[in-house]
Parts: sequence; C-alpha cells; structure tokens
Amino acid sequence: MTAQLGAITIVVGAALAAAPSAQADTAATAETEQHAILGDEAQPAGWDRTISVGQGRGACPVHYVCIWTGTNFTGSGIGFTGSIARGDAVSWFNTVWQDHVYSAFNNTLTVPITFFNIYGSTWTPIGSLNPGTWVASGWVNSDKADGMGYV
Ligand SMILES: [Ca+2]
Repeated sequence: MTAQLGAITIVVGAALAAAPSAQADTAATAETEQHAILGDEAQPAGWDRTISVGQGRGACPVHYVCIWTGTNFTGSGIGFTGSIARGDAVSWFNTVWQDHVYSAFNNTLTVPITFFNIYGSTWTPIGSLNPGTWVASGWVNSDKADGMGYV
C-alpha cells in the first residue's frame, strides 16, 4: 500500500508534467535526481515497486530500501523503490514485517527515510535512515515499525 503524507507530492508531480521547463530553477533536488535515475520523472508514483530480498545487506539492490525480519539482514527480506518524492510513504502493516523490522538498509542514493509506528490513521515517526546507511541490530524500535516515508 502506498500513501501520501501530504499534498506536496501531487503538486510536484503536476508541475513536472505540465511545465517541465520550469524545473530548471529547481533542478538537482533529491527528488528529481531519483526520478531521473529511475527514468520516469514525469510520473511520481511513490514506493510502488517491491521485490523479495535474500540474506545479507548486499542483497539489497541500489535504489532500494530493504527491511528484514531478522537482525544482521536475515529472515524475510523485502525491498521497496519507485519514483519517490517528498511525502511518499509506504506501509507494511499486516505483513510479516509489521513490528518486526530487525534490520534495514537504505540503499537509495538520495532519499532519507523515516520509519513510522502506525496506529489507525496516526503515523508516529520512530527513527530514520539516511541514504547509504543501515541498522544491523539493536534498534530499539525494531518491534514497532509498520511503514516508512520520505518526509
Ligand atoms: Ca507498530
């Protein structure tokens, strides 16, 4: 499930599609770089692509954020990517990863992510990972994370 944390994503997407020349003023933002890499800058769609990820941090492809149910990048792994803009979020509520994110790797090049504990419609930030960083074990909110977003 993809979600929007705010209306900014929609505004950005509309601006890129309707007036691409206006992008020159704001080129090289994290969002536009990621979109260019993924080749679909005119259609931001959020974290709409997932893959199954094997064991080990190296199993997480570049441009993906990967989470595992075990420490040290073991157990069940899943990777998320897409055309990510600020405000894009994804939930893994009601999956094996709900409250079981015991290791994670942000292998995007440009997108800092924030983890959330989700209760009803309330998303509470509980930690973050900058691009190129990971948590292998000992994360105090491993048993709470239900989703993530680019805030
Ligand atoms: Ca939770």
